[in-house]
Amino acid sequence: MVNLSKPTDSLASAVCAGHRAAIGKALSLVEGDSVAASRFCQEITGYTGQATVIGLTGPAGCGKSTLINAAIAHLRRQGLQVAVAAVDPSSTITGGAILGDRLRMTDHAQDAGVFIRSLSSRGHLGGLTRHIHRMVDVFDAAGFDVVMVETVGTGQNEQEITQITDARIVVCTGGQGDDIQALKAGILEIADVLVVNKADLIPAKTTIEQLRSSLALRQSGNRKVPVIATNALSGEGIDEMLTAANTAAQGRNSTRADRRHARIRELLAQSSAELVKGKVLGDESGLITTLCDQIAMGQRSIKDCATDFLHELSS
Ligand SMILES: Nc1nc2c(ncn2[C@@H]2O[C@H](COP(=O)(O)OP(=O)(O)O)[C@@H](O)[C@H]2O)c(=O)[nH]1
Ligand SMILES: [Mg+2]
Repeated sequence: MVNLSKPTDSLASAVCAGHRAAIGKALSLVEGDSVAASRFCQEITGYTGQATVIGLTGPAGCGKSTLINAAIAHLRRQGLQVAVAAVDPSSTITGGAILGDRLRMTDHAQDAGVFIRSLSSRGHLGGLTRHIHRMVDVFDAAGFDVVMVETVGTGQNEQEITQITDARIVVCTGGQGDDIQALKAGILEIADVLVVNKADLIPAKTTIEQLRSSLALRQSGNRKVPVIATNALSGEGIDEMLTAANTAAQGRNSTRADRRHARIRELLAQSSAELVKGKVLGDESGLITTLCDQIAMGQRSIKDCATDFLHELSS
């Protein structure tokens, strides 16, 4: 979707022109739930859809932030601009330390090609912030080629990650039986690429074999998930990891705009459910008491009564 007219809003124009201060301001704006935030997102919608959005998820401490650091260095060497949204207050992404080692002549604090934002998950059940898809859009509109999203794999936010990203890298470390068990319980299913990190510390061979056989049992059709050993500190395997993620992103058969729509629908459903719950619990009209009595006496089903109540609300 290409919008040829310039955004009328000055913040949106500044973001689309890639101004750092504007990007920071916009990120704070869209984290909120205001009408201004929604309007702003509408303004930039026509400028999104170009970035490749890669999610990294896995247990705490497996090396996601370190892998992202290595990925930033790698992508910068290819001349690509990289933004990171880390939904982990303890994130160790620097965007500078590793880059600094490799590209000493550049002052990366000033590097307009890298933007890193750490977010607290603010208790949102999925482990992602509610509006992370909007933050991804801000980075996308600002012209970043690659947006990386770091999340701790909770086993609950898989669907959310799927809707936000073009490709998902699931990270674990070798030799941790429990970790692999945990991965099997849901996270494995969303992986486009599996990474066994810290291959320098723990030989990855056995884990890779276990994961491959576990995947073989689960995979349907032609979907083949590559399993890659990495050492995030030395950068070994990073090229392979990014290439595999890129291939997965290109192979997607739904656009991010479609997935964003599905995501908004889900948020709307959640929010509506919360509002109705509040109305039921706070009802003082006597209707709910009557309905509760009818259910308690076995005269009517809960679903029947809920339907009645919704009718009453909309009339
Ligand atoms: N030896 C080794 N250590 C690593 C590797 N990747 C990460 N680490 C270390 O593991 C610790 C946790 O890494 P971090 O990236 O913060 O993990 P996260 O919680 O998944 O983001 C840090 O001390 C890293 O330096 C690796 O490939 N090899
Ligand atoms: Mg981290």
